[in-house]
Amino acid sequence: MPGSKLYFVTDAHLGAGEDSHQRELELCAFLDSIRHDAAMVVFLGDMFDFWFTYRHVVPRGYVRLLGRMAELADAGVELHFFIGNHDMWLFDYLSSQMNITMHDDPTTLHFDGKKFLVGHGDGLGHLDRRYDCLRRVFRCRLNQRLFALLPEWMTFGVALGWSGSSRKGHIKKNPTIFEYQGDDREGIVLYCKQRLSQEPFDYCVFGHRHTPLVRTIQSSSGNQSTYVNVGDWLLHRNYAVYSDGQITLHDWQT
Ligand SMILES: [Mn+2]
Repeated sequence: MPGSKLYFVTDAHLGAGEDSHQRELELCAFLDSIRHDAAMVVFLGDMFDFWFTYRHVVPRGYVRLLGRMAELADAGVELHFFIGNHDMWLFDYLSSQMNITMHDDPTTLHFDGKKFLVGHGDGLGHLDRRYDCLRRVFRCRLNQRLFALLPEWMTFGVALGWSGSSRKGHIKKNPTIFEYQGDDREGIVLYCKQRLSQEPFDYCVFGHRHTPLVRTIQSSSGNQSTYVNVGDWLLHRNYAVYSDGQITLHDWQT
């Protein structure tokens, strides 16, 4: 029987780093621990450091996490998955295996009479034109078809190497990259404020930034909302839970 709570988890980047298997085990233990009281679980993206679903073949690994997700879905828990910038090529694999709703972009979710604006968080606020361009290239259907024609050793070799070196490069270039950059320099916050100026949301919940944060934000039209960044399951073991009219951030301990 599904419970009454709404859980958010994000950015596990499984496949990256030597502790990937340990992170997966801990994520599974966390999912087991919420199974009895979860009504809805939202995966906010970048759960995998790289993924490409070929027509008949998927990447090896992650069977424990995939199994736990399927178990939750089979138990009647409502599941949502927002693709991130690392696992944007999941396509319909998860939704073909279990009852889960996939999302490419931020969307509105309703729960317990509250309205949530939810998304992964990359490419928002138009602060980085170069990335906006890259995102369009990666999300173009024709480019995805061409990519699928390359042999797997080439695509996965290049992608996994690039993913790791791009992360290290970003941190080297800007050591404070995971710190809150200020209301006018956080793409997600700029995007949320713009959405808030058009319609009210009780909560704006995102991932991608790797640092857990709860903050009140206000649009130019005066609409207020609570912005929650769930943090990550890579450097931390963060999750957020909404229950009884309150959203709280936690660090899961084994
Ligand atoms: Mn991301």
